Amino acid sequence: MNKNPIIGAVLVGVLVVVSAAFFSCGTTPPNTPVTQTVVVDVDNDGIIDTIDKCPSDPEDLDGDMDEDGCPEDRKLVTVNQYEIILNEKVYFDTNKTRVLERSEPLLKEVAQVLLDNPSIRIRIEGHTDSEGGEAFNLKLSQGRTDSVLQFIAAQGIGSGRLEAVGFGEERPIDTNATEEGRSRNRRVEIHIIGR
Ligand SMILES: [Ca+2]
Ligand SMILES: [Ca+2]
Ligand SMILES: [Ca+2]
Repeated sequence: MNKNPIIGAVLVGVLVVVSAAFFSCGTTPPNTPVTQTVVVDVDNDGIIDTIDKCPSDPEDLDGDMDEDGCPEDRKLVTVNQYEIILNEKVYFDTNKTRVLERSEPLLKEVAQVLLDNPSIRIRIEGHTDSEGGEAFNLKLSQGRTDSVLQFIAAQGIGSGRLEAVGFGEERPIDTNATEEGRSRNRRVEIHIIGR
């Protein structure tokens, strides 16, 4: 055995290349430098520090921007794979289509999700309760979703990423026999239709 460790390592390397099939390569030659990659993930969120934009804040793995390493601190909306869930109602003028100012922060947060996720496309759905005529409700819900779409587009979102569909009263999620039920039925939903 050659005493010189460098020559020894080279020899072993050559032998491995020349006849790998005949040698057992289970041992590392002594003194061969080993490159060791130390993986550091300080906040233990599975995203290593070198690519973690928030290395000390754990990612909240909820299907919303899970790759950047930062938790998304959204107050007014919750995002999952299928929907941008509105945590409060969108308010409109009674029997009109204009979005009230109090709902602007909510819709701005929806727009922010779209800005943060440039490939997402959404369908804004509008639903009414069963009070009033069916045709009126259909038209009202379409007008309202159009208003929502326009507001979101005005935040800098290309309208090719946005659809608006008014369903009127045809898709209730609760009874129309109580005020509470009707209130739940009057709603805007934002569905993610493409990523
Ligand atoms: Ca991390
Ligand atoms: Ca993190
Ligand atoms: Ca994130």
